[in-house]
Amino acid sequence: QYSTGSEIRQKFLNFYAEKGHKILPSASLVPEDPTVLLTIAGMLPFKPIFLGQRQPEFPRATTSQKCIRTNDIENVGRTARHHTFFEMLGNFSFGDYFKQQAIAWGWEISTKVFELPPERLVVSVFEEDDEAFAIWRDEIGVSPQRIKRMGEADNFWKSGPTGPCGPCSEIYYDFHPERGEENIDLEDDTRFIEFYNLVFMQYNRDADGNLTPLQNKNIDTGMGLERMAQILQQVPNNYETDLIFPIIKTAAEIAQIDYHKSDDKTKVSLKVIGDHIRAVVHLIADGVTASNIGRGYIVRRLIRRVVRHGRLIGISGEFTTLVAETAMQLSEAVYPNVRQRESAIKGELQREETRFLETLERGEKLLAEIMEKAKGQISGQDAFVLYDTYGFPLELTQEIAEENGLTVDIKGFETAMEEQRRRSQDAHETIDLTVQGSLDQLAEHIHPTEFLGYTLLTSDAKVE
Ligand code: ALA
Repeated sequence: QYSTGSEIRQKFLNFYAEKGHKILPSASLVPEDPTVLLTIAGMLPFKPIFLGQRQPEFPRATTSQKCIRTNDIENVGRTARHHTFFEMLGNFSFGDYFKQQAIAWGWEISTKVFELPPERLVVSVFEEDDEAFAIWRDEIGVSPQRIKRMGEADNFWKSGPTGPCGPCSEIYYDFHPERGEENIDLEDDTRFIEFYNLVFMQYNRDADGNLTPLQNKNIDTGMGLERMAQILQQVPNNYETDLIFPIIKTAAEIAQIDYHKSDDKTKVSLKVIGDHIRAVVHLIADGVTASNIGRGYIVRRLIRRVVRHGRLIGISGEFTTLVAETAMQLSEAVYPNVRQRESAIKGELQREETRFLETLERGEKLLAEIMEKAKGQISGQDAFVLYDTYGFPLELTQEIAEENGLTVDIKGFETAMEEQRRRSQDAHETIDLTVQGSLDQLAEHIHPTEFLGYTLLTSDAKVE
């Protein structure tokens, strides 16, 4: 049944309020815990409670928590469901109810409140968790073919290398049941979307990797608001839900294009703008300002990506405050601090955008010089310097080169890019809550000179 994003949020909170949960407001994206960079999950504000360091005021709570994750930033706009900013709906038990009740309510809200047909649902459990398997099969009545046992990478949730963790059970929605019960592969994201994660939070992992039982057995869950909206609004991806699409529409109007008639590349750019501007609006609303370190660096990088993707779709002037306005209109009813911080948000955007556009202009000058010397082709190395130092996407260099009767050595560019990639480390599998961990993950995607940036002329150059 069609539901707006706001209705989904409200239905979730109301359901758990009726089951004795206290509705708490979303915490800030900037965690109280100084060792953590950003709020990456609904459980984060409750971490001290899970660890037994703080007494809970209520045994059960429910929230819609704004979150930011930058570990998957490369996938934003390219897959149907990756975001930097998203809202996580959660129900939490602090040593109160546990596995059986969490599963029963998880199923009830999915099938009765959101009215998802049970035959469209598949669940996963941690491979060693026979108890969860039995609850799904015997108490809920899910057929064993639709209960998948998965390993630690998928079904043992942790917020970082250390801290509270536990086995989990996830509920997936099947967009293509006609493909058959025998072919269930939950990794296939053209068919399945995982929308609800139930974590049986019962261990603490120490720095040596040892698991010790927590004082209490707790429940931590996360339902992706944007994902549930995609399912209920029957749109092809999270970006086309009412939570994000109006922002995309604003950007498309400024670029004088039509999203639905655009090619895939243009759609990716519009989605990146839609995603990142939400993140930027909420980060600045929560007090973060652009800089070259820590959270401020994330804001700066997100703004630059918005500007760069704006240029890719043909926007030449300043536009970020206009798309931010739409993002603010979408969220101000639930997050009033967004409007209260309007002048900070718009001022920051304007400053950063102007500076970055200046950098891009310097790049254009350099490109003109390069083109003057080039004999038919711009070298891959030159194209890479433009990309890496001046934030020039390859497409932009190519376009300008073409206008001047030149080509670009794409292979050479890719080699230079590959070399840089090799210099950074292997991708991390897990989300790391620590400040250093988050920065390390971010650093994987950027050139080391970025951090030397502020001592150089090109201080505000480079964007991915
Ligand atoms: N903390 C769990 C998650 O983020 C619910 O998926």
